[in-house]
Amino acid sequence: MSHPSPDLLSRNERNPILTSSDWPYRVNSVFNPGAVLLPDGTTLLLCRVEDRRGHSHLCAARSANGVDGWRMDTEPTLSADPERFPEELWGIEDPRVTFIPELGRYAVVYTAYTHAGPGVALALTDDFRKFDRYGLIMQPEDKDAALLPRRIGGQWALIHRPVSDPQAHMWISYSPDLRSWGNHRKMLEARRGAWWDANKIGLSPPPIETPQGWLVIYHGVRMTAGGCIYRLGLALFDLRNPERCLKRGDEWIFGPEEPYERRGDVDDVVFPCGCILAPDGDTLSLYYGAADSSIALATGSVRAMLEWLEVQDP
Ligand code: BMA
Repeated sequence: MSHPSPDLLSRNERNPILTSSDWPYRVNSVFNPGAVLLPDGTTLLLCRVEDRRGHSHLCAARSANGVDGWRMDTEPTLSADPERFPEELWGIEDPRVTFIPELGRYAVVYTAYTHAGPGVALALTDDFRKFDRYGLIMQPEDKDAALLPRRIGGQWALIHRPVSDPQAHMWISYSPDLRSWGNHRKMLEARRGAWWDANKIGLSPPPIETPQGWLVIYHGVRMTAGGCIYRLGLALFDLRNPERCLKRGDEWIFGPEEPYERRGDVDDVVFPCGCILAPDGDTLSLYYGAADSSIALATGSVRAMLEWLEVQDP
């Protein structure tokens, strides 16, 4: 019997912290935000905003405390540009943001959606106002991707989730220039059968670097007769060789429980794309989409997550 999971994440009492009614223009829903702490201490969420056609774009929301007092851009921050990038015809979704010290810039890795299915696209930015768009870096069907903040053995590393129906596992690929990607390796397999993370898993926020390894919060999709349930689990990977899994939790650590997570445009979904580590190096704020309808916040301790993983079977 594995060690049961204590409560590793607690919901903010103001949840959901952002909904479509907070938006300065008419939208259907706001969810699955990337997150970053700016040098002046501002929390920036790059939110997925779905318009009333069903197409998504990204819009920045800024707050001094990361909980309330949000100021949204008054128009989309990054919109699909299907003339230059046909793979964005049906919108752009689910951004993961990583600050890259070597470049002094933020990498935004997002899903570009078109007839061929979802693919992985990259843009770099200094200020979340102007973006250098690299276009598609992983062809469909692929999503749930983020860049690691630094090179591994001289190469940039991208975690992503190609689909090989009926299963979808997490992979890692390497690049000398952020444009050509190769040396593809499977990083974490979806389990099978009755498991909470059977058949389909994916990276949630970008990995968190700790002295013990890359701490990865990933989502697992349980397919049931009543629909899918999106929950979160933990795994730890070798710092120098991130395709090597050191630990993986057996139990999920966070799942839909509250009404705003259980009912919405898509029921029973918690889906984080971003987290912020506080200056204390331990307190983690996890920003997640709830039921594909709103944005919520849960906080936890990285130390407690690592301690729980430590007692899991390898
Ligand atoms: C996943 C992604 C997410 C979404 C989730 C639940 O496949 O598309 O954007 O939140 O499904 O609908």
